[in-house]
Amino acid sequence: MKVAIVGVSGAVGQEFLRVLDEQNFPIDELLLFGSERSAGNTYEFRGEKHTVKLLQHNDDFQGVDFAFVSAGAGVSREFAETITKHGAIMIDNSSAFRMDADVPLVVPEVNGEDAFNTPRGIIANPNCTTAIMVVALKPLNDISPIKRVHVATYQAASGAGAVAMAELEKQYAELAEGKEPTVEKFAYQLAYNLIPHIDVFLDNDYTKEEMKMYNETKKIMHAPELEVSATCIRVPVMRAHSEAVWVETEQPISVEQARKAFEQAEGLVVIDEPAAKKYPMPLDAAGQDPVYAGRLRKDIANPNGLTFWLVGDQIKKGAALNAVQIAQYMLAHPRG
Ligand code: 11C
Repeated sequence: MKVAIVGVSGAVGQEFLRVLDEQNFPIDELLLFGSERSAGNTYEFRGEKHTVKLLQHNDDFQGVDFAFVSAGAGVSREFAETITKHGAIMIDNSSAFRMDADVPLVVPEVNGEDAFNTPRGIIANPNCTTAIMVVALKPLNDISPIKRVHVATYQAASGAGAVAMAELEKQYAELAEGKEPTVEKFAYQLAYNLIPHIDVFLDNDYTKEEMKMYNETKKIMHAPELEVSATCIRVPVMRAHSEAVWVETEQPISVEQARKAFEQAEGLVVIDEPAAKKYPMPLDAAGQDPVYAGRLRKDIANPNGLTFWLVGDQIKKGAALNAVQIAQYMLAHPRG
């Protein structure tokens, strides 16, 4: 198995190295690619040093089986043809192709089979908040179709990349020393603050991040009528995203039914003992694989409603882990 990582020096790229190793992913040859800034860097994988090659339009991807790509939408668009032309499956972490009809958008616990319908050799990995949420929506939707979802997200600095994580850490250090905090990557000081603005504002006054949740959820769940209204907030947390979710189903689902479905769902771990102060929190979920669910209860404002709280590591299930799980799903369900 020949595997390539494109954008290996970024937060998600580095996580690909860890996840491939943790998951014991079969690799005979590993190729690392990056921009001019990171070409020449070396990273260790399973005891061997690998040097980052400059990503170029050439035949470097010949013989590659899976290319995990996380270098931004512009790079994905520019290099998709170069990466896939010799038959590599490109698992793309960017938003470049997610809504293209001929590119599947996959969360294996929900729609793993879609990964095989890939005429362009490209499979898209969803936006992190969507990936985390659909793991919990799927088992409820299997009981009774979900009509509507309202969600408020609490998104960690990691969603904005490694530089943003460093900026948050620096802001706390600077404030502790009585200095003005550095504000470069975020629109405002994030330390001791919340910023109700992720990505750009669109004509309907939602942000692009919020509309990703709207559009991507429909595509992954194969549910064009499932409506999602999101408010996405950046919070001063390092790397796990949290989400408060309200769902309305066609038929009412009891808390007991929902809890059982959550407990049996793949990729989901229930932590829900409020009396013992046990519920998911981003500090505990950081670096972990599952999506955690808690605070499950009937929505008192809607007879067909349930409400709950989700937490998932943004760089893992929200990015690198989901991408690797797509490849694992394809290897475990071989075709032809
Ligand atoms: C954030 N969700 O937390 C974003 C990062 O479409 O893959 C991921 C953006 C994307 O800022």
